[in-house]
Amino acid sequence: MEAVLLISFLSVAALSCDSGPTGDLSPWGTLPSPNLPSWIDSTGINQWDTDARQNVVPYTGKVRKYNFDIRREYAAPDGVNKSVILINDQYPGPLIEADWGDTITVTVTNNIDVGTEEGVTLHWHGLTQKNTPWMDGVPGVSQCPIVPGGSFTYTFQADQFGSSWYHSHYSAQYNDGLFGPIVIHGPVQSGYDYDFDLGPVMISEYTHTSYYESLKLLFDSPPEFPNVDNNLINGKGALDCQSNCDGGAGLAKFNFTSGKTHRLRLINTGMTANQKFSIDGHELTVIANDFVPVQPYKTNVVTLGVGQRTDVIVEGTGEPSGVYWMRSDIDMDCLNMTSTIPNATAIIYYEEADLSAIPTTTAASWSSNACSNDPLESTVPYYLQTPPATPAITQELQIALMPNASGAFLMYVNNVSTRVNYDNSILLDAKAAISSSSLDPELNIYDFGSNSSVRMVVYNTWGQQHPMHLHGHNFWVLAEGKGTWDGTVTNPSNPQRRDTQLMRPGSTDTPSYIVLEWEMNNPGVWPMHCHMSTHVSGGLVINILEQPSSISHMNIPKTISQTCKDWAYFAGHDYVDQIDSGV
Ligand SMILES: *[C@@H]1O[C@H](CO)[C@@H](O)[C@H](O)[C@H]1NC(C)=O
Ligand SMILES: *[C@@H]1O[C@H](CO)[C@@H](O)[C@H](O)[C@H]1NC(C)=O
Ligand SMILES: *[C@@H]1O[C@H](CO)[C@@H](O)[C@H](O)[C@H]1NC(C)=O
Ligand SMILES: *[C@@H]1O[C@H](CO)[C@@H](O)[C@H](O)[C@H]1NC(C)=O
Ligand SMILES: *[C@@H]1O[C@H](CO)[C@@H](O)[C@H](O)[C@H]1NC(C)=O
Ligand SMILES: *[C@@H]1O[C@H](CO)[C@@H](O)[C@H](O)[C@H]1NC(C)=O
Ligand SMILES: CC(=O)N[C@H]1CO[C@H](CO)[C@@H](O)[C@@H]1O
Ligand SMILES: [Cu+2]
Repeated sequence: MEAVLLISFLSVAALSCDSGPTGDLSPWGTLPSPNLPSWIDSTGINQWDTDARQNVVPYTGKVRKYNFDIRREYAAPDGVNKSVILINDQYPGPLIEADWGDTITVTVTNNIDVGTEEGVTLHWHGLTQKNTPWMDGVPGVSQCPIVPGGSFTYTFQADQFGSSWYHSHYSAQYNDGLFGPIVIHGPVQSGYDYDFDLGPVMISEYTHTSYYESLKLLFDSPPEFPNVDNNLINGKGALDCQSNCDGGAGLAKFNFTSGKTHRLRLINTGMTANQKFSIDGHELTVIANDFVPVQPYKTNVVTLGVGQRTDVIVEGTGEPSGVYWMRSDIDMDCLNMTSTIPNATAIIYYEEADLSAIPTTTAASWSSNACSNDPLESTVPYYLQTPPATPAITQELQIALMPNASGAFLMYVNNVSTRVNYDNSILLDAKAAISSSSLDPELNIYDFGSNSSVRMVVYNTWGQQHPMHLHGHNFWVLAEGKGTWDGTVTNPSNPQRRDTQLMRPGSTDTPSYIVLEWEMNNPGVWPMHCHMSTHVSGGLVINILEQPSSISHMNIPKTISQTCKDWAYFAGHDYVDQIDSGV
């Protein structure tokens, strides 16, 4: 508390190590570090099939309610005063916590001020929204933006379990702070129970430039790139804390206990960077990638593309007085931007540690691994699911970077750089049985009708990786690599499954590829996009229309069409500057 009180008397320049003057910090990454329970309501455990295959979701009837008040404020998460977006006065936003099968309801009020008015939507990353595709939170796709001063209530089931996050899907708005963690308690692989759940570890590279200014730079001709000023853990960082930080006031801190096991829920909540997470002197046991438990494996370093999560168990092998660095390094070979502080640090204190000590421990080494995730051979889902031998349809996609007519470099999928329309929702058009072929080609809709499964063979000719993310599903990752896919599937009886997977950089001569497949058993409109906010803003997104004939029979709540009426009215009176794809 002392450091926080001091701040109001000092100028920003003198504060390089201290935390924000306004707004509360997230409790995650502070001491004593809060721990999470295994379940919120343990009486429900017996309802769950602990040998769950993740395709039979329990229904608990329990409702977890949240109210989010969203505002712009000045704060200094790393010591530099900046306009950020806070939820309930927190940076990053509060934890959403539920048991598997619960219902989550979140009432979101957009109090972003007059003068800097912006729409808002919130997306619940990785939840499949089965039977509630209108709650997916994508403007122009599942709803229209929540107008300034307006409220909207999201209600959906916690139909997956594990670790995730929610974030704005309006432009690149989440880069200004509009995101927070999600934890859904569920079964754990037998033999992998742990003593302490240390909760979310959100990792985000951080720019002192706002998302809007960053996009303006990127769409300049020629493009300019914002500098990545810092790399934060749970929204905490400092400008120069390695040597004289008075205990590291600005850094996140975690408790470890000697001889006990700790679960950490790693989440890449950043803009574009691949993160390399490690803890000096400690091995990490991976138990889940995204919402999919895996056959546990050990590693020293976890790679996280934007949007990805990895749950790890860490044994407290240190002495009771131990003090260790937790690190997350931006992989600069995969960044294409400059960075002042690419390497995030946080401090782990064992139970008898001197809380003013600064660690002197040494980092594990890592390699770029061609900007890809761990090899598909080593990431095997714990609950077996075998893809259909032959998918109902196969679709090829080509990703490219090209200048548009006014010289802005945009991202194209099969020659279309997507741009959504905030005044409308593709889902409402599908409900009205409007044929997708009569809609604006810039919406880049892939109408797969009632096909039961699809295989996407994606090629990338641009020299950067893409963490490819699909809404509404966990996909199988059949293959990834460089060149032309030869049809070989890795682990064909039980391939890697998750909702976000890195595809490596490519070139026009030697493209990179990724092959994804999923069952189309979830009627809705599901964006598939690169999760790097610069790329999705540049148009790297397609909208997949799944079972439109079922959508036309759905009862979509009136509150959805109301968001569009309200937005149309707002946009008719105020100037709306849609600088990018919109999502
Ligand atoms: C942060 O910057 C804003 C805008 O310039 C200013 O109004 C505010 O007083 C600053 N806050 C601090 C703590 O310096
Ligand atoms: C980003 O990529 C472009 C095109 O390959 C290259 O010209 C530029 O130097 C790169 N910038 C950085 C900071 O890596
Ligand atoms: C960040 O960490 C990487 C890997 O350990 C190292 O190569 C690099 O020099 C570090 N960068 C800075 C600015 O400390
Ligand atoms: C090119 O893209 C930029 C950024 O989205 C946009 O501002 C501009 O209007 C586009 N130019 C044309 C001719 O469409
Ligand atoms: C994209 O446009 C180019 C040039 O017009 C054409 O050669 C290519 O076949 C198109 N690609 C796709 C996937 O439609
Ligand atoms: C399957 O998808 C293809 C390609 O979009 C489409 O032409 C076909 O009509 C679909 N089949 C069914 C049964 O909906
Ligand atoms: C479980 C554990 O080690 N808890 C410690 C966390 O850190 C605080 C200091 O802030 C200690 O008092 C706790 O013992
Ligand atoms: Cu990308």
